[in-house]
Amino acid sequence: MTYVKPSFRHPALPKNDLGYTVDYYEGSLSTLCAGCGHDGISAAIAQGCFELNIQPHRVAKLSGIGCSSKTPAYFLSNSHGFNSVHGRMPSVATGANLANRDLIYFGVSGDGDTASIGMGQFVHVIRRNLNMVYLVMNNGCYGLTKGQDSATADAGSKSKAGSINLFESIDLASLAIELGATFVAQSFSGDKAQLIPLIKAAMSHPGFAFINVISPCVTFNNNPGSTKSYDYVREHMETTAMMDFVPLAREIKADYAEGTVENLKMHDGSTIALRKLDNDWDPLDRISAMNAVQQSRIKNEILTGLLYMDPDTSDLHEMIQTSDKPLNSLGKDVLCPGSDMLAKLNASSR
Ligand SMILES: Cc1ncc(C[n+]2csc(CCOP(=O)(O)OP(=O)(O)O)c2C)c(N)n1
Ligand code: SF4
Repeated sequence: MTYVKPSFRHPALPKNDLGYTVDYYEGSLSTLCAGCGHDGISAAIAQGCFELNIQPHRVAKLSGIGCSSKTPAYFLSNSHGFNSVHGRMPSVATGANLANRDLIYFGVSGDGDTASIGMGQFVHVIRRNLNMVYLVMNNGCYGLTKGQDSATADAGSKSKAGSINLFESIDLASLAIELGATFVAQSFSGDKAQLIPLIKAAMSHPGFAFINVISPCVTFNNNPGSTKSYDYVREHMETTAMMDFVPLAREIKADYAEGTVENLKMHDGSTIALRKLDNDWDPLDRISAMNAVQQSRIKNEILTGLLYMDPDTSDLHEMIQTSDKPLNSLGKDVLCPGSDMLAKLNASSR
């Protein structure tokens, strides 16, 4: 096997508004197992950024540890990146975002990285509404350490070795909605038509955007009886809506019958065009979204699509009223205003 990625591309590959072809948004050759769901997600991230006309140097990719957390090597090779410690990606993202609010922060994690060792970090980054995309590649197991059940493995799911998981699973999407995440979506690595618009919408959301993507581990958790296998997920997916993400100043081209489309305006003027498949669910209503997820769990279905969004959200910078300019662009005089100012500040707290 060779690890050199072929550089040949079809000469007629389409270019985006910046003049780049999609390969400018790709990364190195993946070393994950052939068929791993995570590779499909990396490709969807590259395609989403290509379609959004994002300058790759404006993106910072962050991750923890795991096969999923290796993927930032496989997309956006022209972006910034930081592969942190297991479960600690949110605190690195928080520090980086506070120092430079001008970048787009894209965090990827695994279900082990998020729902066990990183749980404390995950819940607090949601509460703070950090402006970032947080995408979990959820395979229900610890792929990198040879397939042990993770905390998102469903009760009753069968492992490759034949043992049945006894414990209730942690449902990350429900948890995110409960904790006040302002954009929550769920998808499947094998459904690019749904995943790419969700990634684009999440990147345009001005607060914490969470996407839980079921991403089967072909080596350790794709056996009959597993509820995270390709076959099981395909048979149990239930979609909330057909959707398209429409950036500002583009016309809606989605092929939906007139009158069935609901246009959700995003903060930056872009639109999510939704054709709802379930009228009992309202994506702008938190209780309705929580209800829809819980109902689908009772029926052993995996609800996918945009689950909940609050377009009028205030991110961490707005809440704590930081400087409009990124801290890393401020000069010494602004950052250190002198001893008179310090004396005034101290006096104000006496
Ligand atoms: C502090 C620490 N504890 C444990 C490990 C071992 N370890 C590495 S990856 C991993 C779990 C990976 O699972 P997940 O996040 O679900 O990612 P996947 O490999 O399934 O994509 C563990 C327990 C570690 N690297 N560091
Ligand atoms: S072990 Fe599983 S999660 Fe890791 S690369 Fe292989 S298929 Fe993917």
